[in-house]
Amino acid sequence: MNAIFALPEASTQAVRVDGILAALVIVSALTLALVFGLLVSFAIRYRRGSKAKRGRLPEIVNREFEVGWTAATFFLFAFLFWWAASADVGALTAPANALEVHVLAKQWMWKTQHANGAREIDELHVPVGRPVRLVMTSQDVIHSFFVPAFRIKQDVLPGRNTETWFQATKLGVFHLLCAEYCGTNHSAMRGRITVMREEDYARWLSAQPEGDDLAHVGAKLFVSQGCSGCHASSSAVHAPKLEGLYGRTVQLSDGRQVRADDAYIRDSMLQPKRDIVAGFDPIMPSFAGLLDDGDIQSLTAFIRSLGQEHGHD
Ligand SMILES: [Cu+2]
Repeated sequence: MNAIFALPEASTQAVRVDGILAALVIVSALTLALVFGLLVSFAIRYRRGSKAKRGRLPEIVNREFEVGWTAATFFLFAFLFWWAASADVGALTAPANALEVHVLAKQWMWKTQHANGAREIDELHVPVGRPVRLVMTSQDVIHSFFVPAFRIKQDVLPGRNTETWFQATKLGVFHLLCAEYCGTNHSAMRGRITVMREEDYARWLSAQPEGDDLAHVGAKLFVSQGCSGCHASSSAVHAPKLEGLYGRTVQLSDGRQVRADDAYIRDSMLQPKRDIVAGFDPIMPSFAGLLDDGDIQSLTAFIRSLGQEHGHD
C-alpha cells in the first residue's frame, strides 16, 4: 500500500495520469455517497410501519428533471472519456523536438542507443525537462517497456516498431520494468532510467565510447547488403530513390497513399511486394532473414539522414 503512495510522479505524463485518477476517484466516491445516502435514508424513512407520506411522486420529479439529469451525466461521462483518451493518445506522439532513443528488447535485457551512437544495456540516461522519443522493437518475443514513475507502458513487438515518449520532470534514478511475461527471466528484465541535468547529460554523453551512429551503420549496410545496387542515385536500375523519402506521402500502384514512416520502410524491406510504388515493377526481393531488427533500425536511420520532408508530427 505504502509503495503506491511512495511512487514518484516524475514525468509530465505522470502528472496527467494522476490527475485523471484523482478525478475519477472523487467522482466515483461522490456518486457512491449519493446512491448509498439515498438508499439508507429511504430505507429508514419508508421502513414498514413508518408514518412517512406515500403515494404520488413529489412535483420535482418530472420529465424535464429526468431529461436534464440524463443529459448532465451523459456529458460528464463523455468528458471523462475524452479527457482520459486524449492523455493516452498524447502518449503515442512525441513533440517534434524530442530526443530520439532506439530501444531493442530481447530475452532478457533492454538495449538502448542514443542518436550519437552511444549504447547502454539495462540503462538509459536522459536529460530532465526534454521530451524523449523511444522507437522500440523486439528481437524475439513481446516485451513491454514500463516505467512506473513516468506512468508509461508500451508493448515492444518483434517485427515492428512501436513508439512512446516521456518528458522527465524530476532528477533521479527510476525503475524500468518489463510488463509482458516474456519467459523464464522475465522478472529479472529490469533496468534503470537515470534523469540528469542537461549539462550533466551532455557531459555523460560525450564521455561515452564513440559508437558508430545508426545512420553510419546503416550506410555501410546499404552497400554491403546490396541495396545501393538499385537504390543509389547513380544506379541504372529503375528503383525508387530514397533521398527525401522519409516522412513523405508515397503514391502506390494500387491507388493507395501511404506515409513513408518507420513502419512503411521496414515493411518495404521485409515484404517488398506488398506496397509497390506507382510506376515501378515489383522486382525487389525480400530481405526477411537477412536483416535483423538492429540492421533495420540502422537502415531506417540512414534513409532518414538522406533528407526528410517534415518532422515527426
Ligand atoms: Cu520482457
